[in-house]
Amino acid sequence: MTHVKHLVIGAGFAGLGMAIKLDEAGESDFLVIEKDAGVGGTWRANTYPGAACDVPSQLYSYSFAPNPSWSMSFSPQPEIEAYIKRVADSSGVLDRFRFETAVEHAAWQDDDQLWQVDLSDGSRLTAQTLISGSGGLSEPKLPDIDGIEGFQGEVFHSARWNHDIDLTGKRVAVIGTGASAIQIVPELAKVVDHLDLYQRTAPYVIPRNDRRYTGLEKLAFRHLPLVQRAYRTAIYWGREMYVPGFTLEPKLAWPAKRLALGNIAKGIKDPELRAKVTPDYEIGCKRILISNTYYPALASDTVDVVTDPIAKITGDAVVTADGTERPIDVLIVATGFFTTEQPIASRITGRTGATLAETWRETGMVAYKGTTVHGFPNLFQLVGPNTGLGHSSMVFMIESQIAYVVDAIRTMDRDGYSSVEPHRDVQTSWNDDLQRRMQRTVWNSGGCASWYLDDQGRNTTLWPRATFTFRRLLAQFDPSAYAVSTPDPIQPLPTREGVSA
Ligand code: N01
Repeated sequence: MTHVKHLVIGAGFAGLGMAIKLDEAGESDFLVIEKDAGVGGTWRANTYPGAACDVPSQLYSYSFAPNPSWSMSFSPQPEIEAYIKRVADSSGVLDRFRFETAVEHAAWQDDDQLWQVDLSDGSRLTAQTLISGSGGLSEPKLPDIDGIEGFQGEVFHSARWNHDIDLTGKRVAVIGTGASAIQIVPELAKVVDHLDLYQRTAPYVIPRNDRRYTGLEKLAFRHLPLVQRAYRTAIYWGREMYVPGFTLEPKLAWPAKRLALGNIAKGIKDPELRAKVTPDYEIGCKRILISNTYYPALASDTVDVVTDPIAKITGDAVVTADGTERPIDVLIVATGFFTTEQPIASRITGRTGATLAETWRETGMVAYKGTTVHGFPNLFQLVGPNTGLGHSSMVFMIESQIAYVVDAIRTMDRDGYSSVEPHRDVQTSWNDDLQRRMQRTVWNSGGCASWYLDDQGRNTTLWPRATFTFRRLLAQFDPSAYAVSTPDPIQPLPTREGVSA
Protein backbone atom coordinates (compact mmCIF):
# COMPACT_ATOMS: atom_id res chain seq x y z
CA MET A 1 0.00 0.00 0.00
CA THR A 2 1.32 3.46 -0.87
CA HIS A 3 2.05 5.79 1.99
CA VAL A 4 2.29 9.57 1.69
CA LYS A 5 2.94 11.90 4.56
CA HIS A 6 0.16 14.32 3.61
CA LEU A 7 -2.93 13.68 1.54
CA VAL A 8 -4.70 16.80 0.26
CA ILE A 9 -8.24 16.60 -1.10
CA GLY A 10 -9.12 19.05 -3.88
CA ALA A 11 -7.15 21.19 -6.32
CA GLY A 12 -8.96 24.51 -6.03
CA PHE A 13 -7.52 27.64 -4.42
CA ALA A 14 -7.27 25.75 -1.11
CA GLY A 15 -5.69 22.45 -2.20
CA LEU A 16 -3.30 24.05 -4.66
CA GLY A 17 -2.21 26.70 -2.16
CA MET A 18 -1.70 23.97 0.44
CA ALA A 19 0.47 21.93 -1.92
CA ILE A 20 2.62 24.94 -2.78
CA LYS A 21 3.13 25.89 0.86
CA LEU A 22 3.87 22.29 1.92
CA ASP A 23 6.51 22.11 -0.77
CA GLU A 24 7.99 25.44 0.30
CA ALA A 25 8.17 24.16 3.89
CA GLY A 26 10.19 21.13 2.74
CA GLU A 27 7.20 18.78 3.14
CA SER A 28 7.49 17.35 -0.35
CA ASP A 29 5.92 13.97 0.46
CA PHE A 30 2.30 14.75 -0.36
CA LEU A 31 -0.38 13.82 -2.86
CA VAL A 32 -3.29 15.96 -4.01
CA ILE A 33 -6.41 14.05 -5.06
CA GLU A 34 -8.83 15.91 -7.35
CA LYS A 35 -12.08 14.49 -8.72
CA ASP A 36 -12.07 16.87 -11.70
CA ALA A 37 -9.66 16.76 -14.65
CA GLY A 38 -7.65 19.84 -13.71
CA VAL A 39 -6.96 22.51 -11.12
CA GLY A 40 -9.36 25.35 -10.35
CA GLY A 41 -12.07 23.90 -8.11
CA THR A 42 -15.13 26.11 -8.12
CA TRP A 43 -13.52 28.35 -10.76
CA ARG A 44 -13.24 25.38 -13.07
CA ALA A 45 -16.73 24.07 -12.33
CA ASN A 46 -18.72 27.30 -12.69
CA THR A 47 -18.58 28.21 -16.36
CA TYR A 48 -22.04 29.73 -16.76
CA PRO A 49 -22.40 32.82 -18.96
CA GLY A 50 -21.46 35.94 -17.01
CA ALA A 51 -19.53 34.05 -14.31
CA ALA A 52 -17.16 36.48 -12.63
CA CYS A 53 -15.82 37.22 -9.20
CA ASP A 54 -17.61 39.69 -6.99
CA VAL A 55 -14.46 40.37 -4.97
CA PRO A 56 -11.75 42.39 -6.78
CA SER A 57 -9.06 40.12 -8.21
CA GLN A 58 -6.18 42.06 -6.67
CA LEU A 59 -7.44 40.64 -3.38
CA TYR A 60 -9.08 37.47 -4.67
CA SER A 61 -5.75 35.88 -5.57
CA TYR A 62 -2.80 34.38 -3.70
CA SER A 63 -0.69 36.93 -1.83
CA PHE A 64 2.37 34.97 -2.94
CA ALA A 65 1.42 34.98 -6.63
CA PRO A 66 0.32 38.46 -7.67
CA ASN A 67 -0.98 38.69 -11.19
CA PRO A 68 0.00 41.91 -12.98
CA SER A 69 -2.22 41.16 -15.96
CA TRP A 70 -5.75 41.13 -14.52
CA SER A 71 -7.78 42.85 -17.24
CA MET A 72 -10.54 44.16 -14.97
CA SER A 73 -10.95 44.98 -11.34
CA PHE A 74 -13.49 42.10 -11.04
CA SER A 75 -12.20 39.32 -13.25
CA PRO A 76 -14.36 37.02 -15.33
CA GLN A 77 -14.23 33.29 -14.57
CA PRO A 78 -11.99 32.27 -17.53
CA GLU A 79 -9.29 34.70 -16.34
CA ILE A 80 -9.43 33.36 -12.79
CA GLU A 81 -9.27 29.75 -13.97
CA ALA A 82 -6.33 30.64 -16.24
CA TYR A 83 -4.59 32.36 -13.30
CA ILE A 84 -4.96 29.27 -11.09
CA LYS A 85 -3.62 27.09 -13.93
CA ARG A 86 -0.65 29.39 -14.44
CA VAL A 87 0.18 29.37 -10.73
CA ALA A 88 -0.10 25.56 -10.73
CA ASP A 89 2.07 25.17 -13.84
CA SER A 90 4.84 27.33 -12.47
CA SER A 91 4.72 25.88 -8.95
CA GLY A 92 6.57 22.65 -9.64
CA VAL A 93 4.10 20.63 -7.55
CA LEU A 94 1.79 19.23 -10.23
CA ASP A 95 3.73 15.95 -10.36
CA ARG A 96 2.07 15.16 -7.03
CA PHE A 97 -1.52 15.72 -8.23
CA ARG A 98 -3.81 12.86 -9.22
CA PHE A 99 -6.78 14.09 -11.28
CA GLU A 100 -10.11 12.43 -12.09
CA THR A 101 -9.88 10.55 -8.84
CA ALA A 102 -12.20 10.99 -5.87
CA VAL A 103 -11.76 10.13 -2.23
CA GLU A 104 -14.33 7.41 -1.58
CA HIS A 105 -13.60 7.03 2.09
CA ALA A 106 -10.98 7.95 4.66
CA ALA A 107 -10.79 6.24 8.05
CA TRP A 108 -8.48 7.04 10.96
CA GLN A 109 -6.51 4.01 12.17
CA ASP A 110 -5.71 4.81 15.76
CA ASP A 111 -3.32 1.87 16.26
CA ASP A 112 -1.20 2.94 13.31
CA GLN A 113 -1.83 6.67 13.80
CA LEU A 114 -2.63 7.00 10.11
CA TRP A 115 -5.43 7.80 7.74
CA GLN A 116 -6.39 4.94 5.46
CA VAL A 117 -7.86 6.35 2.27
CA ASP A 118 -9.79 4.53 -0.46
CA LEU A 119 -9.84 6.21 -3.85
CA SER A 120 -12.28 5.92 -6.73
CA ASP A 121 -9.63 4.25 -8.92
CA GLY A 122 -9.67 1.30 -6.52
CA SER A 123 -6.36 2.11 -4.88
CA ARG A 124 -5.79 2.51 -1.15
CA LEU A 125 -3.24 4.76 0.49
CA THR A 126 -2.22 5.72 3.96
CA ALA A 127 -1.29 9.19 5.11
CA GLN A 128 -0.24 10.81 8.35
CA THR A 129 -2.34 13.90 7.76
CA LEU A 130 -5.52 14.38 5.78
CA ILE A 131 -6.03 17.93 4.57
CA SER A 132 -9.38 18.64 3.00
CA GLY A 133 -9.73 21.48 0.55
CA SER A 134 -12.88 20.04 -0.91
CA GLY A 135 -14.71 23.36 -1.00
CA GLY A 136 -17.73 24.90 0.62
CA LEU A 137 -19.59 25.44 -2.64
CA SER A 138 -18.80 22.29 -4.57
CA GLU A 139 -21.94 20.17 -4.40
CA PRO A 140 -24.91 21.64 -6.34
CA LYS A 141 -28.25 21.60 -4.58
CA LEU A 142 -31.16 20.70 -6.84
CA PRO A 143 -34.59 21.99 -5.88
CA ASP A 144 -37.10 19.45 -4.65
CA ILE A 145 -40.01 20.52 -6.87
CA ASP A 146 -42.94 18.27 -7.69
CA GLY A 147 -42.63 16.84 -11.21
CA ILE A 148 -39.14 18.18 -12.00
CA GLU A 149 -37.85 14.74 -12.93
CA GLY A 150 -40.58 14.46 -15.59
CA PHE A 151 -39.55 17.65 -17.40
CA GLN A 152 -38.95 16.74 -21.04
CA GLY A 153 -36.66 19.62 -22.01
CA GLU A 154 -33.10 20.26 -20.91
CA VAL A 155 -32.51 20.96 -17.25
CA PHE A 156 -29.23 21.78 -15.58
CA HIS A 157 -27.71 23.46 -12.54
CA SER A 158 -25.81 26.76 -12.86
CA ALA A 159 -22.62 25.04 -11.63
CA ARG A 160 -22.95 22.27 -14.25
CA TRP A 161 -23.67 24.43 -17.27
CA ASN A 162 -24.52 22.47 -20.39
CA HIS A 163 -22.61 24.29 -23.13
CA ASP A 164 -23.99 21.91 -25.76
CA ILE A 165 -27.38 23.57 -25.49
CA ASP A 166 -27.79 26.65 -27.65
CA LEU A 167 -30.21 28.88 -25.78
CA THR A 168 -30.67 31.30 -28.67
CA GLY A 169 -34.36 31.86 -29.31
CA LYS A 170 -35.44 29.46 -26.57
CA ARG A 171 -38.00 29.87 -23.80
CA VAL A 172 -36.02 29.52 -20.62
CA ALA A 173 -36.85 29.47 -16.90
CA VAL A 174 -34.25 30.30 -14.26
CA ILE A 175 -35.02 29.34 -10.68
CA GLY A 176 -33.18 31.35 -8.05
CA THR A 177 -31.94 34.92 -7.62
CA GLY A 178 -28.62 34.40 -5.81
CA ALA A 179 -25.10 35.43 -6.86
CA SER A 180 -25.06 32.92 -9.73
CA ALA A 181 -28.50 33.80 -11.16
CA ILE A 182 -27.93 37.55 -11.20
CA GLN A 183 -24.84 37.02 -13.34
CA ILE A 184 -26.60 34.54 -15.64
CA VAL A 185 -29.84 36.44 -16.28
CA PRO A 186 -28.41 39.54 -18.05
CA GLU A 187 -26.40 37.27 -20.38
CA LEU A 188 -29.37 35.04 -21.22
CA ALA A 189 -31.66 38.03 -21.73
CA LYS A 190 -29.47 38.98 -24.71
CA VAL A 191 -30.12 35.74 -26.59
CA VAL A 192 -33.24 33.90 -25.45
CA ASP A 193 -36.73 34.37 -26.82
CA HIS A 194 -38.18 34.66 -23.34
CA LEU A 195 -36.94 34.22 -19.77
CA ASP A 196 -39.06 33.58 -16.69
CA LEU A 197 -37.08 34.29 -13.55
CA TYR A 198 -38.52 32.56 -10.48
CA GLN A 199 -37.69 34.65 -7.44
CA ARG A 200 -38.41 33.33 -3.94
CA THR A 201 -36.55 36.09 -2.08
CA ALA A 202 -35.30 39.34 -3.61
CA PRO A 203 -31.57 39.96 -3.18
CA TYR A 204 -29.89 43.30 -2.51
CA VAL A 205 -27.85 44.21 -5.58
CA ILE A 206 -25.49 47.19 -5.47
CA PRO A 207 -23.69 48.67 -8.52
CA ARG A 208 -20.67 46.79 -9.79
CA ASN A 209 -17.81 49.23 -9.59
CA ASP A 210 -15.88 47.49 -12.32
CA ARG A 211 -13.45 48.87 -14.84
CA ARG A 212 -10.63 47.84 -17.14
CA TYR A 213 -7.14 48.45 -15.88
CA THR A 214 -5.24 50.95 -18.00
CA GLY A 215 -2.01 50.03 -19.76
CA LEU A 216 -0.16 52.29 -17.34
CA GLU A 217 -1.61 50.50 -14.32
CA LYS A 218 -0.68 47.10 -15.75
CA LEU A 219 2.83 48.34 -16.45
CA ALA A 220 3.10 49.53 -12.86
CA PHE A 221 1.77 46.19 -11.53
CA ARG A 222 4.41 44.37 -13.55
CA HIS A 223 7.42 46.51 -12.70
CA LEU A 224 6.55 48.13 -9.38
CA PRO A 225 5.23 45.35 -7.14
CA LEU A 226 4.67 47.85 -4.34
CA VAL A 227 2.00 49.57 -6.44
CA GLN A 228 0.07 46.34 -6.79
CA ARG A 229 0.57 45.63 -3.10
CA ALA A 230 -0.91 49.09 -2.33
CA TYR A 231 -4.00 48.34 -4.48
CA ARG A 232 -4.47 45.04 -2.68
CA THR A 233 -4.11 46.63 0.74
CA ALA A 234 -6.56 49.42 -0.10
CA ILE A 235 -9.14 46.90 -1.36
CA TYR A 236 -8.62 44.73 1.72
CA TRP A 237 -9.36 47.59 4.13
CA GLY A 238 -12.26 48.85 2.01
CA ARG A 239 -13.86 45.42 2.26
CA GLU A 240 -13.15 45.14 5.96
CA MET A 241 -15.28 48.26 6.52
CA TYR A 242 -18.34 46.05 5.96
CA VAL A 243 -17.60 43.96 9.06
CA PRO A 244 -19.15 46.22 11.75
CA GLY A 245 -22.37 46.50 9.70
CA PHE A 246 -22.58 42.73 9.46
CA THR A 247 -21.52 41.79 12.94
CA LEU A 248 -22.38 44.67 15.28
CA GLU A 249 -25.07 47.00 14.00
CA PRO A 250 -26.91 46.50 10.69
CA LYS A 251 -27.79 50.21 10.59
CA LEU A 252 -24.11 50.89 9.87
CA ALA A 253 -24.73 49.32 6.46
CA TRP A 254 -27.08 52.15 5.40
CA PRO A 255 -24.72 53.40 2.64
CA ALA A 256 -24.88 49.97 0.99
CA LYS A 257 -28.67 49.89 1.40
CA ARG A 258 -28.93 53.29 -0.27
CA LEU A 259 -26.78 52.08 -3.15
CA ALA A 260 -28.95 48.98 -3.56
CA LEU A 261 -32.25 50.88 -3.55
CA GLY A 262 -30.73 53.45 -5.91
CA ASN A 263 -29.68 50.62 -8.21
CA ILE A 264 -33.30 49.42 -8.40
CA ALA A 265 -34.58 52.92 -9.05
CA LYS A 266 -32.01 53.44 -11.80
CA GLY A 267 -32.55 50.11 -13.52
CA ILE A 268 -36.33 49.71 -13.25
CA LYS A 269 -39.04 52.29 -13.98
CA ASP A 270 -42.13 50.10 -13.49
CA PRO A 271 -43.35 50.55 -9.85
CA GLU A 272 -44.83 47.05 -9.71
CA LEU A 273 -41.55 45.43 -10.76
CA ARG A 274 -39.61 47.70 -8.41
CA ALA A 275 -41.78 46.54 -5.53
CA LYS A 276 -41.25 42.89 -6.49
CA VAL A 277 -37.47 43.15 -6.43
CA THR A 278 -37.19 45.27 -3.28
CA PRO A 279 -35.99 43.09 -0.38
CA ASP A 280 -37.95 43.07 2.87
CA TYR A 281 -35.09 42.18 5.23
CA GLU A 282 -31.90 43.84 6.44
CA ILE A 283 -29.11 44.32 3.94
CA GLY A 284 -26.26 41.85 4.47
CA CYS A 285 -28.54 39.12 5.84
CA LYS A 286 -27.97 37.37 2.52
CA ARG A 287 -24.86 37.96 0.47
CA ILE A 288 -24.86 41.47 -1.04
CA LEU A 289 -24.67 41.08 -4.80
CA ILE A 290 -23.17 43.40 -7.38
CA SER A 291 -24.42 44.10 -10.88
CA ASN A 292 -25.13 47.00 -13.22
CA THR A 293 -26.97 44.85 -15.73
CA TYR A 294 -29.33 42.74 -13.59
CA TYR A 295 -32.14 45.27 -13.05
CA PRO A 296 -32.08 46.57 -16.65
CA ALA A 297 -32.38 42.93 -17.80
CA LEU A 298 -35.39 42.39 -15.53
CA ALA A 299 -36.96 45.55 -16.92
CA SER A 300 -36.57 44.34 -20.52
CA ASP A 301 -39.45 42.81 -22.46
CA THR A 302 -37.61 39.50 -22.63
CA VAL A 303 -37.72 38.82 -18.89
CA ASP A 304 -40.63 38.21 -16.51
CA VAL A 305 -39.99 38.08 -12.77
CA VAL A 306 -42.32 35.52 -11.24
CA THR A 307 -42.82 35.67 -7.49
CA ASP A 308 -45.75 33.27 -7.14
CA PRO A 309 -44.36 30.09 -5.60
CA ILE A 310 -43.68 27.20 -7.95
CA ALA A 311 -46.31 24.48 -7.45
CA LYS A 312 -45.01 21.90 -9.92
CA ILE A 313 -43.18 21.29 -13.13
CA THR A 314 -44.84 19.43 -15.97
CA GLY A 315 -43.28 17.90 -19.07
CA ASP A 316 -42.96 21.31 -20.71
CA ALA A 317 -43.90 24.06 -18.26
CA VAL A 318 -43.54 25.56 -14.81
CA VAL A 319 -46.83 25.88 -12.94
CA THR A 320 -47.15 28.40 -10.11
CA ALA A 321 -49.45 28.20 -7.08
CA ASP A 322 -51.99 30.52 -8.73
CA GLY A 323 -52.42 27.90 -11.48
CA THR A 324 -50.54 29.81 -14.21
CA GLU A 325 -48.64 27.54 -16.57
CA ARG A 326 -45.58 29.01 -18.28
CA PRO A 327 -44.25 26.80 -21.10
CA ILE A 328 -40.47 26.50 -21.48
CA ASP A 329 -37.83 24.65 -23.48
CA VAL A 330 -34.99 24.78 -20.95
CA LEU A 331 -34.96 24.90 -17.15
CA ILE A 332 -31.90 26.28 -15.35
CA VAL A 333 -31.71 25.84 -11.60
CA ALA A 334 -29.44 28.39 -9.91
CA THR A 335 -30.44 27.06 -6.52
CA GLY A 336 -27.10 27.03 -4.73
CA PHE A 337 -25.03 24.39 -2.98
CA PHE A 338 -24.94 22.09 0.01
CA THR A 339 -23.19 24.40 2.42
CA THR A 340 -24.19 23.37 5.92
CA GLU A 341 -23.62 19.65 5.34
CA GLN A 342 -20.28 19.21 3.63
CA PRO A 343 -20.53 16.25 1.25
CA ILE A 344 -17.00 15.10 2.17
CA ALA A 345 -18.12 14.73 5.81
CA SER A 346 -19.94 11.47 5.16
CA ARG A 347 -16.72 10.02 3.72
CA ILE A 348 -14.45 10.65 6.68
CA THR A 349 -14.52 8.32 9.69
CA GLY A 350 -12.75 9.40 12.85
CA ARG A 351 -11.22 7.80 15.91
CA THR A 352 -14.51 6.62 17.42
CA GLY A 353 -15.82 5.03 14.21
CA ALA A 354 -18.33 7.80 13.53
CA THR A 355 -18.20 9.81 10.33
CA LEU A 356 -17.80 13.56 10.42
CA ALA A 357 -21.38 13.86 9.14
CA GLU A 358 -22.65 11.67 12.01
CA THR A 359 -20.56 13.59 14.51
CA TRP A 360 -22.10 16.85 13.30
CA ARG A 361 -25.68 15.56 13.12
CA GLU A 362 -26.67 16.99 16.51
CA THR A 363 -24.35 19.95 16.75
CA GLY A 364 -24.19 21.20 13.17
CA MET A 365 -20.74 21.73 11.65
CA VAL A 366 -18.24 22.53 14.38
CA ALA A 367 -14.47 22.64 14.42
CA TYR A 368 -11.66 24.29 16.32
CA LYS A 369 -10.45 27.40 14.51
CA GLY A 370 -12.51 26.21 11.55
CA THR A 371 -9.74 23.71 10.86
CA THR A 372 -9.48 20.72 13.22
CA VAL A 373 -12.17 18.54 14.78
CA HIS A 374 -12.30 16.63 18.07
CA GLY A 375 -12.42 12.90 17.33
CA PHE A 376 -10.57 13.32 14.02
CA PRO A 377 -6.81 13.33 14.68
CA ASN A 378 -4.60 14.84 12.00
CA LEU A 379 -7.56 16.02 9.94
CA PHE A 380 -7.26 19.61 8.74
CA GLN A 381 -10.09 21.28 6.92
CA LEU A 382 -9.50 24.29 4.70
CA VAL A 383 -12.69 26.35 4.36
CA GLY A 384 -14.02 24.44 7.34
CA PRO A 385 -16.92 25.45 9.62
CA ASN A 386 -17.36 29.20 10.20
CA THR A 387 -14.57 30.30 7.91
CA GLY A 388 -16.76 31.72 5.11
CA LEU A 389 -17.15 35.42 4.36
CA GLY A 390 -19.96 37.62 3.17
CA HIS A 391 -17.74 40.49 2.11
CA SER A 392 -14.12 39.70 1.34
CA SER A 393 -11.73 37.24 -0.21
CA MET A 394 -11.85 33.56 0.73
CA VAL A 395 -8.29 33.29 -0.49
CA PHE A 396 -7.25 35.40 2.51
CA MET A 397 -8.98 32.96 4.86
CA ILE A 398 -7.53 29.97 3.02
CA GLU A 399 -3.99 31.35 3.29
CA SER A 400 -4.50 31.93 7.03
CA GLN A 401 -5.51 28.30 7.44
CA ILE A 402 -2.68 27.01 5.26
CA ALA A 403 -0.16 28.83 7.48
CA TYR A 404 -1.76 27.22 10.55
CA VAL A 405 -1.60 23.73 9.03
CA VAL A 406 2.03 24.18 7.96
CA ASP A 407 2.90 25.29 11.49
CA ALA A 408 1.00 22.30 12.94
CA ILE A 409 3.05 19.95 10.77
CA ARG A 410 6.27 21.74 11.69
CA THR A 411 5.36 21.39 15.38
CA MET A 412 4.50 17.70 14.99
CA ASP A 413 7.81 17.01 13.29
CA ARG A 414 9.81 19.02 15.78
CA ASP A 415 8.17 17.56 18.88
CA GLY A 416 7.72 14.06 17.56
CA TYR A 417 3.91 13.92 17.65
CA SER A 418 2.28 11.23 15.58
CA SER A 419 -1.12 12.85 15.97
CA VAL A 420 -2.83 15.99 17.19
CA GLU A 421 -6.50 16.31 18.01
CA PRO A 422 -8.22 19.35 19.52
CA HIS A 423 -9.54 18.91 23.07
CA ARG A 424 -13.29 18.72 23.18
CA ASP A 425 -13.59 21.55 25.73
CA VAL A 426 -11.34 23.84 23.69
CA GLN A 427 -13.40 23.20 20.58
CA THR A 428 -16.63 23.77 22.51
CA SER A 429 -15.54 27.08 23.93
CA TRP A 430 -14.30 28.23 20.51
CA ASN A 431 -17.72 27.48 19.03
CA ASP A 432 -19.70 28.85 21.98
CA ASP A 433 -17.86 32.12 21.53
CA LEU A 434 -18.60 32.13 17.78
CA GLN A 435 -22.29 31.41 18.30
CA ARG A 436 -22.55 34.08 21.00
CA ARG A 437 -21.07 36.63 18.58
CA MET A 438 -23.34 35.29 15.86
CA GLN A 439 -26.49 36.35 17.73
CA ARG A 440 -25.69 39.99 17.02
CA THR A 441 -24.95 39.54 13.35
CA VAL A 442 -27.28 40.55 10.55
CA TRP A 443 -26.97 37.01 9.16
CA ASN A 444 -28.78 35.60 12.18
CA SER A 445 -31.09 38.48 13.05
CA GLY A 446 -31.67 40.27 9.75
CA GLY A 447 -34.99 38.56 8.99
CA CYS A 448 -34.03 36.29 6.13
CA ALA A 449 -33.26 32.64 5.41
CA SER A 450 -29.96 31.92 3.69
CA TRP A 451 -27.40 29.24 2.96
CA TYR A 452 -25.40 30.62 5.90
CA LEU A 453 -27.83 28.95 8.35
CA ASP A 454 -28.43 25.24 8.88
CA ASP A 455 -31.86 23.67 9.39
CA GLN A 456 -31.69 24.51 13.11
CA GLY A 457 -31.00 28.17 12.34
CA ARG A 458 -27.34 27.93 13.45
CA ASN A 459 -24.80 29.86 11.45
CA THR A 460 -22.07 27.29 10.89
CA THR A 461 -20.62 28.82 7.74
CA LEU A 462 -19.51 32.42 8.31
CA TRP A 463 -16.71 34.03 10.28
CA PRO A 464 -18.28 36.68 12.56
CA ARG A 465 -15.21 38.84 13.20
CA ALA A 466 -12.64 40.80 11.24
CA THR A 467 -10.60 38.71 8.85
CA PHE A 468 -7.35 40.03 10.36
CA THR A 469 -8.53 38.58 13.69
CA PHE A 470 -8.88 35.17 12.05
CA ARG A 471 -5.37 35.52 10.67
CA ARG A 472 -3.99 36.50 14.07
CA LEU A 473 -5.74 33.63 15.85
CA LEU A 474 -4.37 31.12 13.36
CA ALA A 475 -0.90 32.63 13.12
CA GLN A 476 0.67 29.87 15.20
CA PHE A 477 -0.26 26.30 15.90
CA ASP A 478 -1.20 26.01 19.57
CA PRO A 479 -0.32 22.52 20.90
CA SER A 480 -1.84 23.25 24.31
CA ALA A 481 -5.27 23.12 22.65
CA TYR A 482 -4.57 19.60 21.44
CA ALA A 483 -4.24 16.08 22.72
CA VAL A 484 -1.04 14.78 21.18
CA SER A 485 0.37 11.30 20.73
CA THR A 486 3.93 10.18 20.22
CA PRO A 487 4.67 7.34 17.82
CA ASP A 488 6.54 4.61 19.57
CA PRO A 489 5.43 3.41 22.02
CA ILE A 490 1.98 4.95 21.40
CA GLN A 491 1.58 7.00 24.49
CA PRO A 492 -0.30 10.19 24.99
CA LEU A 493 1.82 13.02 26.30
CA PRO A 494 0.51 14.72 29.41
CA THR A 495 -2.29 16.96 28.21
CA ARG A 496 -5.18 18.74 29.73
CA GLU A 497 -7.71 16.11 28.85
CA GLY A 498 -6.05 13.26 26.98
CA VAL A 499 -7.61 11.78 23.87
CA SER A 500 -11.13 10.85 24.77
CA ALA A 501 -14.33 10.34 22.85
O1 N01 B 1 -26.75 30.14 -4.69
P1 N01 B 1 -27.62 30.82 -3.51
P2 N01 B 1 -25.80 30.82 -5.76
N1 N01 B 1 -37.48 27.16 -5.27
O2 N01 B 1 -27.81 29.74 -2.50
C1 N01 B 1 -33.27 29.98 -4.70
C2 N01 B 1 -20.93 32.14 -4.30
N2 N01 B 1 -20.89 32.74 -5.61
O3 N01 B 1 -25.23 29.73 -6.60
O4 N01 B 1 -33.15 33.12 -1.39
C3 N01 B 1 -37.23 28.43 -5.60
O5 N01 B 1 -27.06 32.10 -3.09
C4 N01 B 1 -32.90 30.74 -3.46
O6 N01 B 1 -34.04 31.38 -2.94
P3 N01 B 1 -34.05 31.91 -1.39
C5 N01 B 1 -21.42 33.17 -3.32
O7 N01 B 1 -20.80 32.97 -2.06
C6 N01 B 1 -19.96 33.68 -5.79
O8 N01 B 1 -26.45 31.93 -6.45
O9 N01 B 1 -33.47 30.79 -0.59
N3 N01 B 1 -36.06 29.06 -5.40
C7 N01 B 1 -31.83 31.68 -4.01
O10 N01 B 1 -32.40 32.79 -4.65
C8 N01 B 1 -22.87 32.84 -3.26
O11 N01 B 1 -23.51 33.33 -2.12
C9 N01 B 1 -19.88 34.29 -6.96
O12 N01 B 1 -35.45 32.20 -1.12
C10 N01 B 1 -35.10 28.35 -4.80
C11 N01 B 1 -31.15 30.81 -5.06
O13 N01 B 1 -32.05 29.77 -5.39
C12 N01 B 1 -22.82 31.33 -3.35
O14 N01 B 1 -21.83 31.08 -4.32
C13 N01 B 1 -20.75 34.00 -8.00
C14 N01 B 1 -35.28 27.00 -4.41
C15 N01 B 1 -29.88 30.16 -4.53
O15 N01 B 1 -28.97 31.16 -4.23
C16 N01 B 1 -24.08 30.68 -3.82
O16 N01 B 1 -24.66 31.42 -4.87
C17 N01 B 1 -21.69 33.03 -7.81
C18 N01 B 1 -36.54 26.42 -4.67
N4 N01 B 1 -36.80 25.14 -4.31
C19 N01 B 1 -21.76 32.39 -6.61
N5 N01 B 1 -34.14 26.57 -3.84
C20 N01 B 1 -18.82 35.29 -7.10
O17 N01 B 1 -18.94 36.21 -7.86
C21 N01 B 1 -33.27 27.61 -3.87
N6 N01 B 1 -33.86 28.68 -4.44
C22 N01 B 1 -17.61 35.18 -6.26
